Amino acid sequence: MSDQTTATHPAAAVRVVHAACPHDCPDTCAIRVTLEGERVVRLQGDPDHPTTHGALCTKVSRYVERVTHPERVLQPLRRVGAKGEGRFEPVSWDEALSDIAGRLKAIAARDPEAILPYSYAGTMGLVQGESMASRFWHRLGASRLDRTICAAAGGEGLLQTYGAKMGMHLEHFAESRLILIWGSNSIASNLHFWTYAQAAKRNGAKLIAIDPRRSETAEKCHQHIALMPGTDGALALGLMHELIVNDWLDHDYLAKHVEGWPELRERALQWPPERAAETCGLAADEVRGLARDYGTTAPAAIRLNYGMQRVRGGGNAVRLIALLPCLTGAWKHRAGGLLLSASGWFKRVRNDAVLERPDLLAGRQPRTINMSTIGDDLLNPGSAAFGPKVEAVIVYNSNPVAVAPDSAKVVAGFQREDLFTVVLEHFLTDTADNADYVLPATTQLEHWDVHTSYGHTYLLINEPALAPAGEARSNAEIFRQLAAKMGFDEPCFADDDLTLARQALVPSVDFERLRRDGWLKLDLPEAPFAEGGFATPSGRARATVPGLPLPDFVPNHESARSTPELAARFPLAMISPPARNFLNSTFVNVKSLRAIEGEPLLEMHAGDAAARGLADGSMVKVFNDRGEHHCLLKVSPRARPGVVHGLGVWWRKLGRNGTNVNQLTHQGLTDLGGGPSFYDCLVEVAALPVAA
Ligand SMILES: Nc1nc2c(c(=O)[nH]1)N[C@H]1C(S)=C(S)[C@@H](COP(=O)(O)OP(=O)(O)OC[C@H]3O[C@@H](n4cnc5c(=O)[nH]c(N)nc54)[C@H](O)[C@@H]3O)O[C@H]1N2
Ligand SMILES: Nc1nc2c(c(=O)[nH]1)N[C@H]1C(S)=C(S)[C@@H](COP(=O)(O)OP(=O)(O)OC[C@H]3O[C@@H](n4cnc5c(=O)[nH]c(N)nc54)[C@H](O)[C@@H]3O)O[C@H]1N2
Ligand code: SF4
Ligand SMILES: [Mo]
Repeated sequence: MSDQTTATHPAAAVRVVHAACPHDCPDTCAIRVTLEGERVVRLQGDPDHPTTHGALCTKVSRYVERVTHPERVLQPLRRVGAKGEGRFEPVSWDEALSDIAGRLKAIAARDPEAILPYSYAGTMGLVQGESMASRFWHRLGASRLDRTICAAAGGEGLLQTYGAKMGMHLEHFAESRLILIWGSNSIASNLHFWTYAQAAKRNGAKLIAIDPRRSETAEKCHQHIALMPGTDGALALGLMHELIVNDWLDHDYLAKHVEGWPELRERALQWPPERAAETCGLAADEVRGLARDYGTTAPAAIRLNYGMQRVRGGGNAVRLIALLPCLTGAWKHRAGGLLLSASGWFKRVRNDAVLERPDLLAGRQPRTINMSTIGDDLLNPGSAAFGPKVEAVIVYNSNPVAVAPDSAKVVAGFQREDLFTVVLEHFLTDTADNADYVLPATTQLEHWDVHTSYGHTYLLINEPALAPAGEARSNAEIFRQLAAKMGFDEPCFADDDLTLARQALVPSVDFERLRRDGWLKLDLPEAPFAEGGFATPSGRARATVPGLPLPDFVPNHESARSTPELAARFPLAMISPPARNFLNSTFVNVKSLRAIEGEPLLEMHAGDAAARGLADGSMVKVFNDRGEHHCLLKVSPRARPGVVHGLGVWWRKLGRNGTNVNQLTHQGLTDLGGGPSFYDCLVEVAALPVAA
């Protein structure tokens, strides 16, 4: 397991194990775990890994506190109380798996599509993600899940424009002269990028944050452009207008490497700064100034993040923003261009078909269910268009009852008496509370994995440092044993976790070197699109895409512009970006981190609070037609007028009235990719009577 054994006393031999941070974070840090015997004495960022540079964030520095948490689920549990109550009795693995297999077989005999897997990125590992699990679902012929909950709109926008999820190297931001930090609270959610942005700043670069919220990051930039949520596409068009009329264009780059420029040019000319500013809730001079900075500084880089695409027009906005560096030719320099996601680079080293075995579908094409509408889907009685009613759902690496939009529906769905629910988890989350069976899963310190990244370009390994706690088993092991109980006898169901880790990567990857060093850098061009070479069929970036309309500003599902009657009743736009010390709903139960975050709160501008007679620190109800969430009001300069922030994602059961912000969000989807629109949500806020 270890490669750097320093023998001291035999009982307390010190070993160092290479690990990787499993969380859904663009930084994918390389971790060194130092063990004395079976005890972790140190967990640190790998100082040799260039982008981790020895530092982990506050959350994962406390990872051991999570692994050894007294509330960890360490035995299989069977429900004894009502759904949602969270009362369980321990059962043996054999009993749990036999019963689960029996239930699944009975449903599958009628229609395997009535069974739904539900998973996301609780771990980003290829092995404990969709390896054995995928094989299992493919063999069973279960419904497929469209994993849209985070990045679908922006991912699709990027794919349509560049042909792949590719962009600048993280390290090169240190050399940029201008960085637009767009829809990203980097200090909270992309800390290692911030290190490079700081280096650029020390070298004289200007940093500009584009974000409705004056985040920890925005307040440390030279400038903050606080636009209204969901108006980024209009801002991009306004910038293009200025780039055109001032001729801050790279005509050569446009001619050679961009498809559809004449059409886009014509559209952008309809967006003078005044129009863009009015749409975005900005001053026209802010748009002009930003365009001047972007058009006249080289190299100019954009760190775009997924925060800005959780609105109806998120896909179009990403298409437009991704074209900005093509207008100016910023791509010609390695420190110019854009980074939204780097995940596409890893296609060359991943072996998904071998790992996930879609061939086990044997020609069947089960329906696909969008995870972002799980509320409606669990409540659907079945129809010709939808297919069979969902009768069983198996959840792993996700906590949908807390994180999916429109909680009232999600909860009602998961509490259906006739739904059979199995949850693989570390803790009794809001979702696990609704399970018929909870199965104890291993943490990152207890299992094998390999990791790609969406924020950098290194492959990482995770070797187990500890034996599984209690009776915990890895996700892959649980699906392997469930497959055996189902009678799936194809040889691939016998592959162990280390074999899966090897199979996850193409044979040309030097797996032994990966184990020795902990990480491997992909061999990629320095300035990927300096001379075009986009991953589209023509090799050019696409302003026009066959079958899609020309990119445009798409207003929110809910806004004064698109739904004035609704906005009259619910005049505040609510966004619910991540809290710095949680990772989605993970870590909410780690006491030292929860102590920093305090309790669920809503940030509001002083003017909006005064207009409602609301005092800082008072209890409020945040509400709309979907529900009501009670929390603490924080009157804060982080909020602009008209926008409130409910930082997420808390566990519902820790909320004052047993809810979190997703009680208010809706299931409306994005323009591209079928993603959720978490930050496209109108609410009103009122005082709560003080409890007697
Ligand atoms: N600490 C921490 N880190 C995380 C996470 C976490 O929960 N906590 N989550 C992880 C996950 S799942 C992801 S997907 C990644 C990326 O996660 P992101 O969601 O990109 O996270 P943030 O960087 O916080 O970016 C959100 C920022 O976008 C802003 N924003 C909201 N609406 C708009 C808008 O309409 N336009 C613009 N321009 N900005 C808007 C918010 O105010 C916030 O500052 O981060 C990961 N890292
Ligand atoms: N209102 C609002 N809602 C949001 C967001 C927002 O910004 N605002 N952000 C959205 C985004 S970007 C995302 S990505 C989603 C994230 O939603 P999820 O993917 O559901 O992420 P988490 O809430 O972190 O839940 C992951 C769960 O997986 C479990 N887990 C971790 N590792 C393992 C493992 O190895 N095995 C098993 N079996 N379980 C494991 C953890 O204990 C945790 O409970 O939430 C979305 N929801
Ligand atoms: S959550 Fe992000 S910053 Fe923190 S250790 Fe993991 S990868 Fe690094
Ligand atoms: Mo995400």
